[in-house]
Amino acid sequence: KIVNRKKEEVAAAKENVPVAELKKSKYFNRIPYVLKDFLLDPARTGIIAEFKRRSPSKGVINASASVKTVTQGYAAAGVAAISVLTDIDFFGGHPDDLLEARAVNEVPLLRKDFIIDTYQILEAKAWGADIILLIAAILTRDEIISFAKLAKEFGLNVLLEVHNLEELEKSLCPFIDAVGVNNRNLADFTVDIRTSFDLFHHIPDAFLKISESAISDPKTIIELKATGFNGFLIGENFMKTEDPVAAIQT
Ligand code: IGP
Repeated sequence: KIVNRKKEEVAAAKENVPVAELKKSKYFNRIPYVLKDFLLDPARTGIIAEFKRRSPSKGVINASASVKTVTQGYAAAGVAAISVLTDIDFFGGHPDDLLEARAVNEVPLLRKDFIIDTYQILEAKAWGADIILLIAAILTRDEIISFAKLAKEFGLNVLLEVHNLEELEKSLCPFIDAVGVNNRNLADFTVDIRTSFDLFHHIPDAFLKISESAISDPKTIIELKATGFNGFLIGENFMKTEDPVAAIQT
């Protein structure tokens, strides 16, 4: 469903904004931050905080938060990176959110979206992103390799998202920087933090390791850290509060 909708969206975007236009963006030739430097910086928390207004599983999470205020608050709290939803239909995000976040922050930014076409990688570059997400559940091995390779050619960091061993084994290639284990099953929206602990030992040492979704308490982060995870992608736990900046500080 999401993928079909995305195909239409990408086709329309290509018509409206040809690649030559994307390349004129002031951010297009900017050199992205290196995610590893931020994730392994002992002065930072390892948290990748997400700006997310709504989701298919939870409905509206936060309808009023300002992307500028929240992302600046996240950055001030010492996050390793910030994830910004650019999907409009399913997550209430927008490309402008990423552009606004880029204008006021000096930390790595993840373009959080369903990438199914190389054009979206050029968009990510034009909108000031440092990291793209490749979701194994919706891509073939050949797509993952070609998208990741292109992203690396543009200096972007590649975060591969997997939910099980099959997806992990299908997807690993040298153009990936970080493997994110999604604790949420995208097919039925069930969440289980054990997904991260179970898959950890199958991820080769060369990759940064991130646990994604359904993280809501500091104890879980401590356990994930002790297991060896470098990063923790957290959205709802902050965004569901009236003041996501206050939430990340506690
Ligand atoms: C954040 P949570 O449960 O903390 O809000 O999860 C993030 O992991 C989640 O938004 C996410 C996501 C995705 C969103 C993980 N993978 C792919 C959209 C697309």
